[in-house]
Amino acid sequence: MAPYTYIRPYRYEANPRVGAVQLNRPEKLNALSLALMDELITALESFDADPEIGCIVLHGNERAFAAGADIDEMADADSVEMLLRDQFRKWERISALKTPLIAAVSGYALGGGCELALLCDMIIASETAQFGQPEINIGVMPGAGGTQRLTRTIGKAMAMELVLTGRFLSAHEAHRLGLVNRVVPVEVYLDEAFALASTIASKPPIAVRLAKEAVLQALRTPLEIGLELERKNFYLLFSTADQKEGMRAFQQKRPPQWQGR
Ligand code: CO8
Repeated sequence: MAPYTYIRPYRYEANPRVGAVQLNRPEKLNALSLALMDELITALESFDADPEIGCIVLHGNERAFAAGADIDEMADADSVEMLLRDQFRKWERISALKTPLIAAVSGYALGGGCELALLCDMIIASETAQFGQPEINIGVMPGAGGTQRLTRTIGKAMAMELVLTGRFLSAHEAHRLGLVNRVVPVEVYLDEAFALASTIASKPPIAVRLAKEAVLQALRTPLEIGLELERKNFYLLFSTADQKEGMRAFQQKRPPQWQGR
């Protein structure tokens, strides 16, 4: 892989079908600078294009997943400059990944850091994780999905409270609200994320991909259109060798051998 400065992409050593990216700017609590985001998108798209990778884990360190977009890069910018940077188009490339993406969050996931976790398909949180949209405290508001994805995930009342007060949610509150899949002790949060990733990476890849697409569709479209996509993807899977293998293996009472075709 290309040399990276602000992130560390690697393969999970216990399972080469799981790719991982560590945000690696600890002295700035992994603040998401333009350069870091460029590197992150390159690494994620590279894993996404690799048929040997069945799931990706994104994590920071114990103190911070990411404390937001880099305030130093934005402090003196004007609207035109922010518009011309067109950062959000790049962020949306993360939501276009076909491979499932799991955020393993410990410590701060704030502002753009919380929005980045929300762009992932699932979140495993350590007991020390804190989620929040504190942009209001620095004179702005969320810009990368904090008013949209967060509202669709935890509902209007709580999203409104977080966005308007900037208060942080504890990991357990985030779990109660359905923002995270589970909360585990900080010592094992990465193991837990990698275990989940390994399970997903062991499933038939085309079915995983089409199922992910269909679940995401539920957040984007009215029910009828979502159901239509679901049905088409379901039919499409009957053209795969893995569907024949999966059903045959069930009938023959043996484990399936997936080909990814
Ligand atoms: N940007 C730049 N630097 C940061 C950021 C940040 N978001 N967060 C922390 N840092 C830096 C600090 O400046 C400090 O650097 P230095 O040591 O050089 O002074 C270092 O990280 C450590 O931070 P603290 O000393 O502040 O650590 P504390 O433990 O005292 O506090 C906090 C931790 C509470 C997390 C505190 O750092 C904080 O409040 N950070 C800012 C949180 C925030 O407001 N986030 C939202 C940013 S705006 C945003 O994300 C908008 C997203 C829009 C989409 C993105 C597209 C551009």
